[in-house]
Amino acid sequence: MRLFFCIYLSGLFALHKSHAQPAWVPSTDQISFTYKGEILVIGPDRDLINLTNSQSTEIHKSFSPDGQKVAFDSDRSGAMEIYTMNLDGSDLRQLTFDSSRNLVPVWSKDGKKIAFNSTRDGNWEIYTMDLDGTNQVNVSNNSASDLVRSWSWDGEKILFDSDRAGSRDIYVMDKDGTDVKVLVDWPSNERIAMAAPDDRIAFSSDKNGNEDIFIMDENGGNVNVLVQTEGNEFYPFFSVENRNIITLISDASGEREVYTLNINKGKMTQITKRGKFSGN
Ligand SMILES: [Ca+2]
Ligand SMILES: [Ca+2]
Ligand SMILES: [Ca+2]
Repeated sequence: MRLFFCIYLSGLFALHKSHAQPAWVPSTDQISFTYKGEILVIGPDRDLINLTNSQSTEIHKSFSPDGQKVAFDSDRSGAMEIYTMNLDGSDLRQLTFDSSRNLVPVWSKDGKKIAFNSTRDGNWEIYTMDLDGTNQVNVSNNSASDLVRSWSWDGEKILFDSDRAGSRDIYVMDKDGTDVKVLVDWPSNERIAMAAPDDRIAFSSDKNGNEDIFIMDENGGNVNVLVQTEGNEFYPFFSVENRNIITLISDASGEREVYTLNINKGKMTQITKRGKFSGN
């Protein structure tokens, strides 16, 4: 478990060398992802739009629900901090100011809060803050490694993974940090819980020897396989507009690439190929 933990945390930083964190851009049919420290969007003509174009490293991003702004982490100040900006790069605002690691901003479904992960209190904790960076609150407050990737679809709860019971497991808590419940407590490692529009929750698990994506009811019941290949699949992202097509990462081709999956047809389509549109 300890070895996995070290690999996992170093993985948070190694990820920026390959495709990571695919997501639909709200109110569009465009797909965003990060690659080699930049935030990229595959535009309407399958061209790549670079939202950051920076010397610094950006690894994770989250769009406001109206699609007008993007929150992201960046080391441009010398430490990993959370920022927001308009999609054209204007109105850049730095929201966190400490020398620890602040990673993975996740915009709330009502647009009013940003959750993120930070080591400022000595271990990975989940924080929420207002859009101007005020009211930063540690809502996980547990000596284990607690990591957020998604709010619940109704925006009232925070989904997260934690190793507080040994292996990594999937948890949910109210957005103020109360009423913590474990949803998946398998002996394997479960992580990256993501909300679906029908209130179900997808997550990845290595229970079958490599990472696959599972989906379950919001109370943790009725678990089913959503994506399973010989490679590693993770980071399922659902959107309002593209209800039945999720974006995800798989390394089934040998490289971590962005795919879409039509969850009704079970059909996966490769979207990226080494930093470019794959041409499919
Ligand atoms: Ca913690
Ligand atoms: Ca587990
Ligand atoms: Ca797999």
